[in-house]
Amino acid sequence: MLWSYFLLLTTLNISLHALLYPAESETRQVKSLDGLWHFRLDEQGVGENERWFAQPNLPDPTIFMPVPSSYNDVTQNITIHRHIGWVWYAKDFFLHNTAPRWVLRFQAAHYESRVWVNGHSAVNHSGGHLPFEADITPFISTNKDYSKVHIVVAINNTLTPTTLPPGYLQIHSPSYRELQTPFDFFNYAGIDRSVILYSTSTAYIQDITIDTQRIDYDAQHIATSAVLVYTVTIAGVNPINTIRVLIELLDANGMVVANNTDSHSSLVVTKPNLWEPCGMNYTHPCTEHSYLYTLQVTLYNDSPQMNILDIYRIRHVGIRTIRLTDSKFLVNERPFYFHGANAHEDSDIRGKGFDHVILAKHFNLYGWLHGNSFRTSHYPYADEFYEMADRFGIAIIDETPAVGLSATQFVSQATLDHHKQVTTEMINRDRNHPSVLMWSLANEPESNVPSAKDYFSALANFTRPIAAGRPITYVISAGYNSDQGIQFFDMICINRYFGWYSQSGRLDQIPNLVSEELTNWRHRFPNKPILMSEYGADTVVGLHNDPSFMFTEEYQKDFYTAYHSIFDNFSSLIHPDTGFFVGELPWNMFDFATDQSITRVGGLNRKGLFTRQRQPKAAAFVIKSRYEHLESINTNDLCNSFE
Ligand code: GCB
Repeated sequence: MLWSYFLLLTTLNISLHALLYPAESETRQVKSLDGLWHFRLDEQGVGENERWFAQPNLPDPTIFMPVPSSYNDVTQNITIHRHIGWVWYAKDFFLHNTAPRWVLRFQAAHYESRVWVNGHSAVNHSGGHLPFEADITPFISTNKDYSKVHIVVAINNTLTPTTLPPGYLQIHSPSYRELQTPFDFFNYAGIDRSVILYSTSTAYIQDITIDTQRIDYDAQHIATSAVLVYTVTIAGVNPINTIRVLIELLDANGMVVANNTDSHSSLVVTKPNLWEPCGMNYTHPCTEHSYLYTLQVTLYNDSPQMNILDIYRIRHVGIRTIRLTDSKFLVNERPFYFHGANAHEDSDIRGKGFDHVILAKHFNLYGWLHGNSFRTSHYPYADEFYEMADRFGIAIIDETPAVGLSATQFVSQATLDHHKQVTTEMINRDRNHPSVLMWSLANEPESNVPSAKDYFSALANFTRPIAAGRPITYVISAGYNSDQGIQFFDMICINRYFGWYSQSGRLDQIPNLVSEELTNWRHRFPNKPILMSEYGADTVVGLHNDPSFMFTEEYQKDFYTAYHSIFDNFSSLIHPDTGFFVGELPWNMFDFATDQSITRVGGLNRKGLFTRQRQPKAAAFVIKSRYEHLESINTNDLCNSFE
């Protein structure tokens, strides 16, 4: 009987961030607070002084606002669309006092959030794309069977030079305020991801980490065994030796394949089924599932009855390794080639608001396209994207919201500190997802200025020890001879727009320029694989011209084709001995909203392979047939030979 093998827990790591996704179990209840909330603007910024959080209702005028959604596009009101400053949300609900501890969790709210529960300040959070939560038990009545709960949230979307992303408020006149954003997407705001209430026991599982440490293979490259290392963090208990823990790994049929009773140890799995990214010759198609295990952690009290205190399950554990060589990105010791498309969290009416329909369509379209990867440009996405990516075997390059950094930020300790903070929060949240193959710490910083060197050196040194086995990178627009920071990172990811922003209209110039570019980067960094992390052309759906002109569907098709033959010349798949090019990610999967400007017709960046309504442009079929072809390249003979 397992109980007899139990060891008393010896270690307790209290982490600052409890970031486990709120999941139901035998010991945990989850209640969604999504729906219509009361909402109003606070154009004068007086709400906090007037103590709106302490009143039974927000002062009129209020409207109903769906949560989750960005508030900007839900009404016909341009003032709400372009509002800069505070907005307020409120909601009432009943809570039945059936658990000792209740936690209120915001999956994300953009940007600066203050939360009050029954008039008490519960939590403040800075940053738009990561969860935050508060234990609200002290603010609800525990002497009755139920509590009436009044939540008030104030949110400010004003970006500053030290927020991530940064922004610059220009006050031209009292009636003409403008938030300048050094990035190319609309600064959607509000409670744009779900709000969840969940319960735990008094002693509870606060955090779990799990990583594949190694996989052994036989001569046919069939996995014979794997070692997973894990850490379980417990909170709410004193002294710790009154608690025991059981860690079990369940296969897809629910059978226990490994277990342990230490809070920080390893699990050995014989004949493991590996998690594999989809759409490579030796793996599964992108429409089929990848193999996932479930990690089940059970907390008991150390009494003869062994009462269960808490149970938490991670249902997306994948066994896989990542390793970079000088020229290849290896997953499970086989060369992986990224062929997908970047995206934004963006859709009609919802803005950046999370929506299950958009989520499902997103992954259906990656399957249709045979796309095996995307970068979460330019911020961490909602948790649900990572869970779906785990399931379908879509690789994710997980990006922080550090887009638009310039020399101003590189000399700011406040920015560096916040950058470290969001990097930590992102890694803590996402590290258990097998789909996350790499961390991107920034998009297109002004990395050619001298101060970028110290900034990125410090950031890389900070991140490497917490990177959970993933390579680190940032995405570069600077030139191969001027970038100061990528020397401290593992991969070269470049965004290039030959034939669009430069050599506009000259598709004929693209092949030579791409070839020169890749050769020059390789020359400077012979030990780092290279990925084209963006390339694309704005395309107005339905606009045609022969010969192909900019903005037409023909141009977008020809644009992509012009890059592809050069990619193949350097491909690590096609040229296993000499190739160093490990992937291509068009910009963008979908048309997406931007600020209004003279370069963005209708306030949209139209570089999507699909429209904002998720319908294909002609280039989508070009990419689909290319990706089908890439899948057929046989890499079976290439295993185990990469040093
Ligand atoms: C880029 C940026 C991306 C823009 C894109 C464009 O290099 O990384 O955020 O949307 O160019 O279309 O201009």
